[in-house]
Amino acid sequence: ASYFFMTRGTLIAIEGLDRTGKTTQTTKLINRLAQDGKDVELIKFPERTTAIGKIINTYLTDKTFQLSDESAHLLFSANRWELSQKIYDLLDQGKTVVLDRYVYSGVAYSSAKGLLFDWCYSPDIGLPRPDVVIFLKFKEEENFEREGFGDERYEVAEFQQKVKIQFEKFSGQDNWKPVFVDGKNIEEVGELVWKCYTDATKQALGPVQN
Ligand code: FDM
Repeated sequence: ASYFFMTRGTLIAIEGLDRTGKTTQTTKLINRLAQDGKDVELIKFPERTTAIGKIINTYLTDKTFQLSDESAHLLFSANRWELSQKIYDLLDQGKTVVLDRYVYSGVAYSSAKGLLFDWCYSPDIGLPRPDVVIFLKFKEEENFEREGFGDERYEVAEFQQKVKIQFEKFSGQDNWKPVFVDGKNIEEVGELVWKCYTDATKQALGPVQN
């Protein structure tokens, strides 16, 4: 008899402050995983095409749209729950799943507005836990003063500073891998991101914890 062992895929989350090149690095990582023979799936949060995602999109792009901070927070969390079974299914099929933003953005952005950190975290408890969270960050705070922040609701320098402080509260988690982007080019950051991934997958992966 022959036995076929199928291992589950790896769950990777990419988080980052605005202007750290998160989108560029996500694309790069996905291409490299594909070259490495992985069957890769990208899920971007917020996933703006679902029923809840459409409300979130309106909230983010239309500053006249009224929603309490708590309601907005719960919608972002609900949007992740909409996709949670899909994430488990993809991993079971052996796919490598890359999440562009996840729980950590959810908690960091809402607690930066003044909501309690633990309250923000609660609705996300039980979601699939990433094997590795790659966090793109600046060492230097002056980067927030640079031009180029966009027009969406949260793209304001002082607010970004507050978000950074909240993100840092996750730095004690063993799946948390910071990558400093200051003074590095796209290739150099890409190498560091890849190393985070390879380090995380050196050991056989157990079940996705939640
Ligand atoms: N954002 C994103 C939140 O406030 N909470 C969340 O749970 C998530 C996933 O939405 F400003 C914020 C972060 C960002 C905005 O994200 C849209 P993208 O990556 O720019 O689309």
